Amino acid sequence: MIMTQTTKDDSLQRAKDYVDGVFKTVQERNPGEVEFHQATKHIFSSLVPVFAKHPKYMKNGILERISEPERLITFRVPWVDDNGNVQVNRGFRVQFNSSIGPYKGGTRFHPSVNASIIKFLGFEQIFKNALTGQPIGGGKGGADFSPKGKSDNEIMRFCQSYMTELVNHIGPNVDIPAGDIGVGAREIGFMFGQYKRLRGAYEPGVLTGKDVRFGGSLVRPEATGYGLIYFANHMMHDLGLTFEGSNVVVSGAGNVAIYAMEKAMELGAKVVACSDSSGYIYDEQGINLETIKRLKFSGNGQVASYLDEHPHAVFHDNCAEIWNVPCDIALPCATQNEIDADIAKTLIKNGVKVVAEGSNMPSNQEAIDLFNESHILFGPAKAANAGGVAVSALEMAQNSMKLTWPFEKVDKKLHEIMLNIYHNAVNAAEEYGYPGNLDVGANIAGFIKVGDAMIREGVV
Ligand code: NDP
Ligand code: 2IT
Repeated sequence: MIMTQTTKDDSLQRAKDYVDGVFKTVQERNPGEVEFHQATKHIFSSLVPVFAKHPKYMKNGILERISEPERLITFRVPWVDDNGNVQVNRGFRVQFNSSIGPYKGGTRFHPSVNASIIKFLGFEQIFKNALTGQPIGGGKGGADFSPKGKSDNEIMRFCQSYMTELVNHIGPNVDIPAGDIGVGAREIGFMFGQYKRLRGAYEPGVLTGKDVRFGGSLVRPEATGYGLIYFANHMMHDLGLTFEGSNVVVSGAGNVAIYAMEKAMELGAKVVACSDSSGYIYDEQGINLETIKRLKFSGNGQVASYLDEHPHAVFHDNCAEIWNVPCDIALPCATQNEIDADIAKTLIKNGVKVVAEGSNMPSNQEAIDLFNESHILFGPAKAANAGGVAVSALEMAQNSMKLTWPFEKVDKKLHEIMLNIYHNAVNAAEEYGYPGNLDVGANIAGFIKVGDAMIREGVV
């Protein structure tokens, strides 16, 4: 059937009205949850052409259902600090969508954690996980706990208390948490130990990001950062750009940032700046990654201490100003809402050619629009940073088969997954009338996979 222009306009308008109506409900049902509103609005608006072309998603209430978590668990996390004082934090786990697999997603320990942040992360995770091609649904968790300045024993007691409640809600075929901000192999180890004790069973597939000595996968620590660079490399390749000889700025100095810097350097880039919450360092000779690793992997070091070993470098105590440093490639790898319209304008004015997101939702809608208008290559988080959760799924596969794959095998699979995500995003963008827009393409490709599963599984 050939669609006339009028019927096409009518269906677009109907789709737009539908999206606006569901978004209004999301706002009313989740008052004040600004990050969650931001994430839903962003994805919803990408989906208008999908609903215009395939009304079945509207008929089956997919948007209404996908934006309401299957379950949101909040709980008290009491623990005793080293001075014998009782402390109380609030724990969360959102089990957002299980249509294509068990809930899967990270755990964030940071004082800013609240329901809005956990829900925005869990919502994004649904689409990201679908894009990986692995059988994993969307979830996320965390607590408003700050690991900063805590002793190992305090971290252990906190993780044990967090798991004492969470154990009732997770399992290798139910929900599989992993790390995120403030949660790395140390915290996952403490949580796994407590889970094992409470369950009375050895179920390594219940958590990912474990130490390799008890079921962790090789490449999982590197996976998000390496995957980000593999993804950016694919985007750049099509335009004849390379990391070789490029100037790169990376925000953050944590898990994602460090391995993004490592792989970018391996490909011949010069990383001139990185940051943490205390500020940023600029080293015109190129950041020495061994120093950063030493500072960050062994305790609570701050990037300012980099200058002790590299006195020619410069430290600025405002981390947001890192984006004033001119670069060819910008890799936000710290947290959400790092890049607004003003920062985007500065990056563009200074000649940035590529922005690829390692952190979740680092750029707001205005910034993304500016990048698109200026033809900056833009790699959206849910595609570009999906390597971490993709290798988590490979860790689950190894756990269930009770075997360990070599580094090269996992790295090769990570490469293939990132390339597939890139192609799926490119193709979906093309098919729905947004050629070259990987942001819209990634949202659409992820949505269609989950939406089709939800239709076939009935109204649940
Ligand atoms: P880490 O805790 O290892 O590192 C976070 C880094 O970002 C630190 O340098 C931290 O500084 C900085 N940072 C955190 N919050 C803020 C803030 N509010 N303002 C300024 N700086 C901040 O976390 P990850 O590297 O694991 O995570 C970074 C981002 O990547 C997050 O958005 C996360 O959701 C995302 N991500 C993580 C994945 C993973 O596998 N770990 C997978 C996909 C995405 P400081 O040390 O001073 O606190
Ligand atoms: O945001 C993310 O994708 C993660 N924090 C990783 C999740 C996971 O389950 O490995």
